[in-house]
Amino acid sequence: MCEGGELFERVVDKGGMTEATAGRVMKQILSALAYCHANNVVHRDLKPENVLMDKDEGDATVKIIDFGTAQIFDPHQQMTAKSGTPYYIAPEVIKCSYNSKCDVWSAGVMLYVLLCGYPPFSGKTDQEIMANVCKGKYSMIGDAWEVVSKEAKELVKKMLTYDPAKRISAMEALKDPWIAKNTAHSAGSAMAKVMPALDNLKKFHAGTMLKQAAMTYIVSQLVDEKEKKELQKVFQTLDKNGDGKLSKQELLEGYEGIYGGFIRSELEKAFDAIDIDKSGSIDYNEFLVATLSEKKVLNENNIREAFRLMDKVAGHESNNNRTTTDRLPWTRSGRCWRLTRTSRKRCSKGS
Ligand SMILES: [Ca+2]
Ligand SMILES: [Ca+2]
Repeated sequence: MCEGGELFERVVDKGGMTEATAGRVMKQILSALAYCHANNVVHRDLKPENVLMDKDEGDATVKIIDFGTAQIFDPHQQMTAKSGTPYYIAPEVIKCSYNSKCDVWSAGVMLYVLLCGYPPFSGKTDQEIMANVCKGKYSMIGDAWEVVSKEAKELVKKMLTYDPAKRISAMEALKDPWIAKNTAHSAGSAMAKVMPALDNLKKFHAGTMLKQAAMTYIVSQLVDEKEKKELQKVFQTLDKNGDGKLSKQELLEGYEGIYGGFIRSELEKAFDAIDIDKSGSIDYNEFLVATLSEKKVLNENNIREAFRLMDKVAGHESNNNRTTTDRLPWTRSGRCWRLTRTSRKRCSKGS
């Protein structure tokens, strides 16, 4: 499924990445974060080991895994539970008062590592590393940084801004000029593949609720990753602001880009059919349901397997209490830091 391996291994093997590759990787990470944060989910243990790449090429698709420490948050309240990994943890998480911007910090540390091959805050022990994180001082001087562009350094600075209130959000980071510069080419080449998908979208009729439910389930659980791959690129191309959802406007622009114009009423109709949960936007699964041809999704094998799995979920077989992460062989929750009350140390900038 992800034969390219961990992002971390890639960096270690190759000693950093080109800016173009780092830009494409970072855009996908930020896009996933923007989607999570908009849905009030914070990851809290973002690091290269939790980012998988599906193949060893420049246009790899990136997946964030291990949501074991993720939490649904109240946007009006600060979170207090300390959770993370020393190199990547945000200073405000060590101080036990934070919000979703802590993920942006961790992504900023990753961007730093991707660009130069070593972390911005280090030390001989976990305590020492976290003391340096708390100080928040890092440098972008040295051989590795000499070849890094000014724009890339600017984005690192915005993501590693000490005060979370002044730190850029995932959504804002997606609009950063450095991200735009390094992802423009891939968007262009994917546009050619948009047309068949848009044709399917136009023809899509949701059908009965049972059919919708079955298709949604089969698409998310059973359809081969390879089949989804191209469509994922199309989705990313249409998703101009990178928030992981297609708005009516983005879909309209997609059609206009291909057909040079589109009847608004027709688009409204298509949009309503595709937006199965009536959330006002098209998420990735809804897009897949609408663009994968029905023949591919609703074949006998898939229907039988879906029935078997749903039956299992309903409790007709035991073993239904395992979580998705339990089944992921690459999860290494042991590496994550969950600090106990006694090891908490207050620290502040400059201390
Ligand atoms: Ca969007
Ligand atoms: Ca929707």
